[in-house]
Amino acid sequence: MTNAPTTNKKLISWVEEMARLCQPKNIHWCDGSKEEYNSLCELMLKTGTFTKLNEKKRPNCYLARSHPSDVARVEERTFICSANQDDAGPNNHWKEPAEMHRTLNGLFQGCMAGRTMYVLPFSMGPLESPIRKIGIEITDSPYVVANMQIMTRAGKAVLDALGDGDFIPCMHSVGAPLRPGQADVPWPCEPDVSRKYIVHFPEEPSIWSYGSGYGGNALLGKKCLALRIASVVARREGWLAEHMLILRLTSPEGKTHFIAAAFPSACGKTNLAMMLPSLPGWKVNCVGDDIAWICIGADGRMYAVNPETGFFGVAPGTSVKSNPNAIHTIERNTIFTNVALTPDMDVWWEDMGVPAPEKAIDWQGNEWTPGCGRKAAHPNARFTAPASQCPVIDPDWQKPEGVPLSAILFGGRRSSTIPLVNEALSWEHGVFLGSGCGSETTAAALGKVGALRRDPFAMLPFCGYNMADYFAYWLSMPQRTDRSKLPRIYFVNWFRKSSDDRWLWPGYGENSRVLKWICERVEGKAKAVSTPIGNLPTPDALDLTGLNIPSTDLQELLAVDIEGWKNEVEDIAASYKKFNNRVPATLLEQLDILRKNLNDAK
Ligand code: SAT
Ligand code: MN
Repeated sequence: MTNAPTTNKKLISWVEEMARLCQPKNIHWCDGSKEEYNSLCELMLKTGTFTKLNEKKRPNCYLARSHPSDVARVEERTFICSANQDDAGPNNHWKEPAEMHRTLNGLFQGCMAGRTMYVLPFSMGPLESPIRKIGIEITDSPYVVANMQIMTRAGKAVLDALGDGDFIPCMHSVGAPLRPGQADVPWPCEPDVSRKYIVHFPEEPSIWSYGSGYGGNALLGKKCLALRIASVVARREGWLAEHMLILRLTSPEGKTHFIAAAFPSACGKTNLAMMLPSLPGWKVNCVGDDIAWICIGADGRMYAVNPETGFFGVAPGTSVKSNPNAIHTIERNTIFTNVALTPDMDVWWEDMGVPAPEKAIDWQGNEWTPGCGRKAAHPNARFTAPASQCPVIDPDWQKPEGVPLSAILFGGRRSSTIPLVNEALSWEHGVFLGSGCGSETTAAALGKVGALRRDPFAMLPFCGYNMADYFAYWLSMPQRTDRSKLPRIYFVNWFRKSSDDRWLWPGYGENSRVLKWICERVEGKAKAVSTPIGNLPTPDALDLTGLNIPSTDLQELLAVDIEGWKNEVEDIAASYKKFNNRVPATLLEQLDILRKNLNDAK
């Protein structure tokens, strides 16, 4: 078995040990080449995992349909196994590490029988970046290898860069061994959710994932390594691993600012990251759409790196209106998962902005017609596409040292209370705003507010340690650099509704108006009014040229709803309670200041 293309002793002996445990039919060391990608696609066409799409309309594109049970991340089966339960915190599921290792060893015993074990070296971050991390994913899924080739820097160059150095072991199996003669299925997985495991050992560090082939559970470089493990490593090494997009905004005069933004899942991160501004002459470039690794540079400013090389975006809702640049990004070399297949072998999904086909094959492989009452695409259907294909990919997107941040945004889907944009008064106030991030599950019934889930920093499912310690770590940044060099912090909300359930703000490209105000604030040029909750734009400070928005709507978007905020404060206070007195005093002080400001307000 050891025709290993490496002399790395730890790597060779780990691969040997895992092969003994999983008993695969054979072992394939991935070189990351085009030829390898093509032959994996050929293989998946044979096994039925992939369907080839229309070569004229979608060159080099494939469709995969998952098992109906394997369509999303499984948070209830995701574990942080630190030695101490308190270090994982109430925000994570925890099991004692030795006990979890015993469970996993049982599950992985013989789990790759009849399958090929792929050994895939990958790097999160450009190979020349000082904070890049090398992982080796062992997997029995060719679908995972193909997706990882798009999402990460993978293959021979990584192995060469690794040399005899250290790496993060990432163990993955779909959990579906084949008996001799047993036929394979298009999407092998462990359908019993209680037997799926997405496990992180932050102190080793290592990752073990069993039973799922879905992106966030199986592409281990992404949420598992680049967020859960990286957040722990980053704290030790003095940087930040965040669930943030990174964009560059350029003014008509050529002035440039980089902005990072954290929104919970399904709040439009990919849309904002590559937005087409409605403001004439303004330009957005995309550096990344999901993850930012941020460190303090030699000049004391914060620099952000996108550790990924692709987009794993939600397809439904992606249209020429919501995200024209994404539509162009996925015209070729893209893997689609759980979208609908049209009769001319193209893809379709709900809110794609084009009429539904007369008939289609839905995401479960069944006949579908527009009136049939079922969705054609799964709501979490995805595309996997190379970032380099984005028409507005930033020229500096692969810079090893990253791009300097002028501002950090937090946000969520909030139909009431939270104004369009709010500027934090200090770093500490900004961290407080980030800790209060939340999003509504669905649009509310008339006049009623949807169910709100608090998702601090949009990191609730991704923070690999106690979230209260994470707050404290964020608060320590002014001790690590000159406070004036830190990015300014803003809270934005594109999702406000009127009392009669209309959107108050048009969103999409019009959000450039808010980004413009933010950049002008950073430059000390734009006007703001001081309020009990922070600095809000004066109505004339927002550039609204060419936008037809009723002035009453604008007033509502930029007003402070004192009663709503009083509820907000108590809801945030209640969310802190989960952390059993571990929440930093600075945040409790911020809470008290806000309470007092609101009580003093008329
Ligand atoms: O499902 S993934 O974790 O891959 C993507 C996301 O939820 O942001
Ligand atoms: Mn995400």
